[in-house]
Amino acid sequence: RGLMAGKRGLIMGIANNRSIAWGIAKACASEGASLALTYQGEALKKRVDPLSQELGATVVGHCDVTDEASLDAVFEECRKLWGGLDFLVHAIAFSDKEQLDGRYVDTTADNFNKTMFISCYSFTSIAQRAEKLMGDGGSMLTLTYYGAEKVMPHYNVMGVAKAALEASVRYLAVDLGARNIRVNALSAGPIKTLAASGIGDFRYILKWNEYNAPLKRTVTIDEVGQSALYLLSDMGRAVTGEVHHVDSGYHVVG
Ligand code: 0WD
Repeated sequence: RGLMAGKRGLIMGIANNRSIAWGIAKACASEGASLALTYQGEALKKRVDPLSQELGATVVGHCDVTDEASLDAVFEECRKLWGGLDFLVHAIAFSDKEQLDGRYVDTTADNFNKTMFISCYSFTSIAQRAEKLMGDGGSMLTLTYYGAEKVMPHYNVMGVAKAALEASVRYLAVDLGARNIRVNALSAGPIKTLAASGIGDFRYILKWNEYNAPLKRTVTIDEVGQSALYLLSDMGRAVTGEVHHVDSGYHVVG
């Protein structure tokens, strides 16, 4: 029973219990979804294994999006587990920490390529594989940030990658719409996670949002999870190509 009853979803990007992907996983499980989770590397496996048990989810293996073989293996595991897939959550991003500080203009070619590949292209490469398992339609969701739309201090090359990610959401929505596969993004307000701790002056950004957002507070991973339910479930069945802000309204003033 629940909004997500009977739905099978793959959630990628849980690093620990502060991850946005974990907030989404909890919300989906509480509404009756069956979940498959991945982890990146042995160090994170130790964290993801107990979390998966908490939700009765299946860990379908290590996945580094820069390693195509690991991606193929994860989707093969999902196929063996369920024979199909109803939804997908991509909550993955990476950039060298030194370049999430200082000036965008100093971005190196190497880190530009790496940031774009892991934070933008990986969603497309995952969508290619997920499409094959979504026989009866489905819903794909990625995570983005306001730094794609406006210049945010220190977000730098990640802002450029998120702008490309948001554009890819629109192109994917068109390509996959005919198969009743919806593609959307949540633009979350700042949350203190492992990835966010790499961004210069992050505490200041949190405070700034708290003072200036219409709701006068930041958001939690559970609130992002609740909003994800709308896009992942049939409640959002006419919504695709959308970038939906879950940011206490910051984007209307920022
Ligand atoms: O304020 C924030 N925290 C916001 C985050 C605001 C708005 C959006 N987001 C986005 C992030 O950009 C990201 O796309 O949400 C997504 C999830 O990020 P998160 O929950 O903030 O961060 P975290 O818990 O660290 O999870 C991101 C994970 C990685 O963690 P670390 O910190 O170890 O890099 O992405 C995964 C990894 O588990 N990841 C990868 N997975 C597979 N292959 C790779 C990779 N190459 N690189 C990173």
